[in-house]
Amino acid sequence: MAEKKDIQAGTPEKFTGLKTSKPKDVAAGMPAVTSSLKHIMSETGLRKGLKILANLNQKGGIDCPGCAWPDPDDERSKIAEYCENGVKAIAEEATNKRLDPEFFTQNSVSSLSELSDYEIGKKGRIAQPMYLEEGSDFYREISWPDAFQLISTELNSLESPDEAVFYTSGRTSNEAAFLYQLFVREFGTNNLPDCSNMCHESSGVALSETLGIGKGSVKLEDFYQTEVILIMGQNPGTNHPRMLSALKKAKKNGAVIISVNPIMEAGLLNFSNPQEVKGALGIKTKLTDIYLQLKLDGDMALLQALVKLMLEEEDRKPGSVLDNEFINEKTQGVEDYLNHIRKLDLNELIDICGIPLEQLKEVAEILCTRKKIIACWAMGLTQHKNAVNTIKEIVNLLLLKGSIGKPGAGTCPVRGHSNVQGDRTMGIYEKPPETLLDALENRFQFSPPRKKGYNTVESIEAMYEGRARVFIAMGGNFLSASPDTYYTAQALQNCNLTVHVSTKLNRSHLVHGKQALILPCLARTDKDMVGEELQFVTVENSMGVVHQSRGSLDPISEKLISEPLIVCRMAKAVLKDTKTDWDKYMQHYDRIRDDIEACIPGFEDYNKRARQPAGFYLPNGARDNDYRTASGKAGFSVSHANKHPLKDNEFMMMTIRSHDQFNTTIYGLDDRYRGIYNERRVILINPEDIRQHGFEEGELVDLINDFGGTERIARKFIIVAYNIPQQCTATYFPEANILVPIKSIADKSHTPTSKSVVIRIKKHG
Ligand SMILES: Nc1nc2c(c(=O)[nH]1)N[C@H]1C(S)=C(S)[C@@H](COP(=O)(O)OP(=O)(O)OC[C@H]3O[C@@H](n4cnc5c(=O)[nH]c(N)nc54)[C@H](O)[C@@H]3O)O[C@H]1N2
Ligand SMILES: Nc1nc2c(c(=O)[nH]1)N[C@H]1C(S)=C(S)[C@@H](COP(=O)(O)OP(=O)(O)OC[C@H]3O[C@@H](n4cnc5c(=O)[nH]c(N)nc54)[C@H](O)[C@@H]3O)O[C@H]1N2
Ligand code: SF4
Ligand SMILES: [Mo]
Repeated sequence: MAEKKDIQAGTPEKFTGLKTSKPKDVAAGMPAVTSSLKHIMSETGLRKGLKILANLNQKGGIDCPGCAWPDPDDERSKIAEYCENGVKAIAEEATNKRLDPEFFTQNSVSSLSELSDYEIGKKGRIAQPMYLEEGSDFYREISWPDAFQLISTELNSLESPDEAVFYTSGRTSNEAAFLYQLFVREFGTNNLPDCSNMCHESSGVALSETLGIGKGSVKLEDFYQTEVILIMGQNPGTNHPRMLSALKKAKKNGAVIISVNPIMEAGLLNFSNPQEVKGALGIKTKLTDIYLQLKLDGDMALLQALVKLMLEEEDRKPGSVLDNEFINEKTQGVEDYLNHIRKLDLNELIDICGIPLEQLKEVAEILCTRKKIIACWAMGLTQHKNAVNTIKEIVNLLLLKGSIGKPGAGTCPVRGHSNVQGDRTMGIYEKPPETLLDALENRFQFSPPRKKGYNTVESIEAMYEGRARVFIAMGGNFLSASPDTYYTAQALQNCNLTVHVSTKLNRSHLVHGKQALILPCLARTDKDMVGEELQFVTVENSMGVVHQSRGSLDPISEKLISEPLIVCRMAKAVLKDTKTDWDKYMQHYDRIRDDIEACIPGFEDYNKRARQPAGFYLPNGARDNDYRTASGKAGFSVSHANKHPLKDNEFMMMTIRSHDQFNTTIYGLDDRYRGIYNERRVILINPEDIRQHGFEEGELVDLINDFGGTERIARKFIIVAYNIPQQCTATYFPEANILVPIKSIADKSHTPTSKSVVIRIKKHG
């Protein structure tokens, strides 16, 4: 385990003054409008703020840099096609504050690291490239050519291209992502980890194995035609707020909503849409019909218990529950699966998930009688050891009901970052398909590396062990987003050079390699002029729609460069013998799209279709009932539910997002829906657990994880009594990432198990 250095790698152990109230039972309404206005006013002022908001998510306007929830294909609301958290995302990036060279002269790296993430993020946009020399505590300005020269020197002095790691965060556009992977593969490695490795990787693996495509199958319209929506391990009220409008419409059309979550999230309970008169008046729509408040990681057991009950009904009335025609024609492996389920012990499954039989029966009855089901899920499912198999269990349930490949039914992994799905489509992947490599080889005159690269966790281990020495990040905040903060810090500090292409300052700039560079780029909201012409970029949302995004603000500094241009200039400096025409990409982004079209299926007529107002859908086999698996059929699979034998003094901890953050960017200190204000160093515990273990509400505790014989301690967290199953707890990410063990990863997807961290809790001091 790495020693803590003078640089503060974890979040500082400082308090901001906790206030609590009763958790809310409704999301949005007027408080959401007030909160949006507060954020936009303080960062951009009203005029600039209103200008951006008028364009946000409109056809031909700016794609919201928040989450990946899709925009409606048809008419968009002229008033506001966005949510409170979309406004916060915009306020954060379009801020008037900028960090000039003087800021970095006045503030040392070590002093900045003493600030909280909230304070660091509020400093402003980085206005020029910055360089940190070996041994120095102060960044100083560097010219762009010198920065690219430095990168070239370091990359070209490595013994092998595999000693470099190229990370991507999911805000990067298709155009930048395509060029970046091309550059990295020409350089000679597949070390292209991305935030997806920590996010929906488990979904990608599970869906590819069973349905032949690693993406969800539903469209937004399917929500309006469905009969049942299952929402598992997701908090849309905070993380995908406009999903609530879709849920509301689904409800109006008769859908039943079943939510599965260890805590009662306000956004799943009720919604009042501030864009409608009723909502503004505080009149709420009930969303969830049945709320299953299960134990952490109880989802597979829950799904298996439901299927077991459904089978009993099918046995009573054969043909009434299962879609046998679909099963026979389109799937394989059903017998093994059903035999397996029949053998499971219902009481044991109930014990694991913690849901009473009566409630299970109620849900099973709904599933028995309905034919069109959509299953949605997010991080509550993907960040567990058994995540891939749990998601495959969702697929099993949908297949039994023939609930894939038809309107109103299917899979809906709700993506996080606004273009995380597009980046993967563009080839940001450490395990690229051979077809992509062949296409690159054909189109460009080089032989792409065929060896698999490092994913996020493997990259950290490689840097820690000295097998990788240069780290380059296209966006993101690698240090704070990654598990095992002190281990990851040491990994980055071991590097010869760390480079971040960024908009805002974050902790990854402060916990650096021997030398470090910050390369400031244009953000989504910024005008991207190439010569005389305003360029647009394209992104792919959670439902596979590719569409354009065009900024409209004057950049805060003339020294900012767009991400595609940064990649081109870096490639030209680094790749001595490149035959790729990087200059043409720098003249017009249509030229990038020409080459994407030539290499990646589904992008025919890209430049034309990208200009269609609502963009275009990518092909999706599962949506069309065409399964591109080895057998050509959708596959059932057999899995076993995890039991988590906790000792009496142990708790299971999930690390979640508050309402006032976007991943490691902290917009504010409140978690309004959960009734937690002005403080993030809290741990939510069941009141009975507090009593049994002799703690008190408001008491200070230390949290300890011992995975793999290493003691990890997160100090000074405040106990908050909360409605959560016993022995389950919750803390915020990234404060608690210190406790997420680097080697505790999901099977097959290698995603850190950020939602099932085993901890002990001790009184502080
Ligand atoms: N405003 C805002 N929007 C965001 C983000 C943000 O930080 N802020 N982040 C973006 C990104 S990158 C992502 S990936 C998404 C994340 O979106 P979410 O997945 O909604 O984010 P989390 O806060 O991690 O919430 C996980 C939810 O799962 C529940 N949960 C935890 N463990 C379990 C479990 O074992 N079983 C079940 N059934 N439920 C469980 C938690 O109680 C919580 O409600 O949001 C995206 N959108
Ligand atoms: N414990 C725990 N850890 C987690 C999670 C969890 O639930 N629990 N969730 C995981 C998930 S789902 C994800 S997706 C990852 C997120 O991991 P990352 O994507 O690496 O992290 P972010 O916080 O989204 O990155 C924020 C930074 O991106 C930069 N940025 C913002 N906009 C732009 C832009 O337009 N261009 C460029 N170049 N840079 C930009 C800013 O400098 C900002 O500081 O974290 C993961 N880590
Ligand atoms: S739902 Fe997501 S993409 Fe839509 S406005 Fe809100 S944050 Fe932005
Ligand atoms: Mo994510």
